[in-house]
Amino acid sequence: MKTIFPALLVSGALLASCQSNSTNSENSTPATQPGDSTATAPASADTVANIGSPKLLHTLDEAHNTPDGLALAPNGSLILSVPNLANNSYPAVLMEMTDTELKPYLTNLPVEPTTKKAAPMDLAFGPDGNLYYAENQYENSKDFKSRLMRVQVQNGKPGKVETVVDNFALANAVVWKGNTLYVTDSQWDMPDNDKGSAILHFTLAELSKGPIHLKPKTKDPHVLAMFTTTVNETGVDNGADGMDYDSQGRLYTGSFGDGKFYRVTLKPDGSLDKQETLTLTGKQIPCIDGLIIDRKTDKAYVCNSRENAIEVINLKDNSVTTLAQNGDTDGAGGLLDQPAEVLLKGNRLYISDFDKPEKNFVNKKSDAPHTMSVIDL
Ligand SMILES: [Ca+2]
Ligand SMILES: [Ca+2]
Ligand SMILES: [Ca+2]
Repeated sequence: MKTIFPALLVSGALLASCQSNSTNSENSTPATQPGDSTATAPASADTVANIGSPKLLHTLDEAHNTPDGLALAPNGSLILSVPNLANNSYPAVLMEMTDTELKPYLTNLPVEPTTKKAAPMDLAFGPDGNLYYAENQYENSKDFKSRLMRVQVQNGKPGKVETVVDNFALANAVVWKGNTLYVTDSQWDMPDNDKGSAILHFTLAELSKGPIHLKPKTKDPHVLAMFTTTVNETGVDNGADGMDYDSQGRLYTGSFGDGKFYRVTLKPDGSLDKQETLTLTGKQIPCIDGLIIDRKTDKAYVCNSRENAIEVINLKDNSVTTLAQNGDTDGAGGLLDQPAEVLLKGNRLYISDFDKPEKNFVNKKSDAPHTMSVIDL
């Protein structure tokens, strides 16, 4: 049976923003200044000023209630993961997206045998032309059931899906740099650290050999760097989340639970040289979800999930400015509804509105419409 997606009906309806106080990104004023007494107090729903003017790109129906990961496909379209974590009575799927169309890409994702769910998060095409996606099974099981999956792609069409790495706790972001794949695990706990997270790395050669079985609660040989989350009033201990690399090949990841922003520098042989926690100026970000780095400018576009905001971190001086922000919303008209992932293509920033709040988030509830937003830089 062919499924008709209501999303198709509104595809391409790039609605003009009707927000007040809109400014363009060049002239936008940071939400807080250094030294403000409010600078370290995370925004609450009733204190958020509107900044910027995100626009609605696509509306998704209830069967696609939690849009998340974004990957640029070789044909120029975007692949969107929809894990449906807000309402997982609907199966998780992958969709193919252009500015005018949103349609199914892969609807028969293999479920994890014990949780009986598929849970695709971030995804990326590899140098072999195949599509790799990380799973977040942590919402279904805390027992290291998440996987890295490979979709075999032939002539632009998705085929067989296979497990290439298992025993992650909460696999989240995936980034290819050359022939190495980097994956964040937001819950890579250790025997002496239940607030742990990590970046793991794998070469294409070893991923091509057959499934890799990670050893949970160890510094598995694939662990590149480990982090510890300082749990705040959200109660969330998820750590390393979004990830990308700069023009010098240095990796960056941010912590979902506490907003810490990390830089990881590699030795020429790919092993860890050093990891740093960067001190940001202009604004403190309390929560970092997905991020992407424009390597032409070395600016990181970061989803501040907790505060319904997109922040820009200038990696040359670690200063933060807010590109867009709004208060609690259902997402209508393209307002940010807990942004989780960003992708930059040309001058257009694509934003997934995850809309599945945690305690003390500006976003108060998962609600229709389920939306994709864009900001033209
Ligand atoms: Ca933990
Ligand atoms: Ca919504
Ligand atoms: Ca909402």
